[in-house]
Amino acid sequence: MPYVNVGDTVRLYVLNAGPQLISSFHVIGEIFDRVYREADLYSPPGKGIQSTLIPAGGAAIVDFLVDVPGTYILVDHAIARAIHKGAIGTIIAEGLDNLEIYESFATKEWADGHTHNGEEPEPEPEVVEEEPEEEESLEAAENEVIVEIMKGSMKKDDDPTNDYSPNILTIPVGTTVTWVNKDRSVHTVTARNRLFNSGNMRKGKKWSYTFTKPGEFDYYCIPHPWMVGKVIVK
Ligand SMILES: [Cu+2]
Repeated sequence: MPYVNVGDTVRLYVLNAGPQLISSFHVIGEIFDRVYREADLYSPPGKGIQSTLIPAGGAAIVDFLVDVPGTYILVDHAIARAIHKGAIGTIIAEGLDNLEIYESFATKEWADGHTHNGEEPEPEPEVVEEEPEEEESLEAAENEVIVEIMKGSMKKDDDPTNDYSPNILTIPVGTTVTWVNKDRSVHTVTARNRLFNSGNMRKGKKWSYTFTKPGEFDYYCIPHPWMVGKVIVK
């Protein structure tokens, strides 16, 4: 799985070995800035193309500039071939979010496990949203514990103690945990079992969840899956 950075121009050399079918080559999440059709490097490239046909036994060269981080999926847009037959690949782009270009609402749908077609789901009663403009008090109320999303969390590393702090938190039942994003990037607090999901938290934003049942709750950040934490409720 190749990794690239936001701001990189990616060039793909795509060969359709055939022998029978043409490919409707497409990268989900991108528009090709340049397409050298049939890998013809003598003629000027096509520009601004979503999908390009690659004949059986032919090739194409495509370029695109990566604007936002995410997982880009390479497919044959005759989509059953991608899903059922494996004509699929991924490129992971890392870097700063650019919310003017793209903001994922999919992450916000996880909290109740339903799809809302991009609309905000009804907030759960135990979730307390706070305005980021509010004075940045890190003083915890009674029955409340603060977890900091640390500055630099978005940087990929193998040390989870650089991300959520404290990284492993043990609390009694009934405690409210408030996460505060101290990083400049957007992060989420997302339970592995999908019990809770903060949605995108911009810098300075707080998000709280009250743990009403004992158990161990592993969570992570959707845009930065190396960011992991755990809440142990006793
Ligand atoms: Cu993150």
